[in-house]
Amino acid sequence: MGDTIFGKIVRREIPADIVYENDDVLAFKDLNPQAPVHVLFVPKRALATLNEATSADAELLGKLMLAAADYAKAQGFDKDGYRVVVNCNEHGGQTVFHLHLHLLAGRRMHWPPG
Ligand code: IU
Repeated sequence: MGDTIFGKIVRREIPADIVYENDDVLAFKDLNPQAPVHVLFVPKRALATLNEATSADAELLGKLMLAAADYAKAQGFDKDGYRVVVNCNEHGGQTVFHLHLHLLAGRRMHWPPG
């Protein structure tokens, strides 16, 4: 599951504010939220970055995105809308090397992003 802080959260070795879970995906509130709603969706089976994903991970990546959409709909974020982000490596702004998807909601997002 990877030796990062997110792996430790998945293994329940350190606490997090978990808001969603299924067999493959865990989601918890970001500690440094960039929007009124900022939730991180992580695959329980870790990949370091999107670069490590292969066709063997296609189902897992789909489940990750669908988990975010399911949660967004269940919380009612679908009407006004929301943003989903995956940062990759240095220029992408990735700081935790366990692939994760950011779900941001609760305000109008800017484009282009910073
Ligand atoms: P990034 O895409 O790798 O930059 O996202 C990492 C996110 O993880 C970032 O938004 C942090 O605020 C967040 N985070 C966290 O919620 N809890 C932690 O213990 C750590 C980072 I380290």
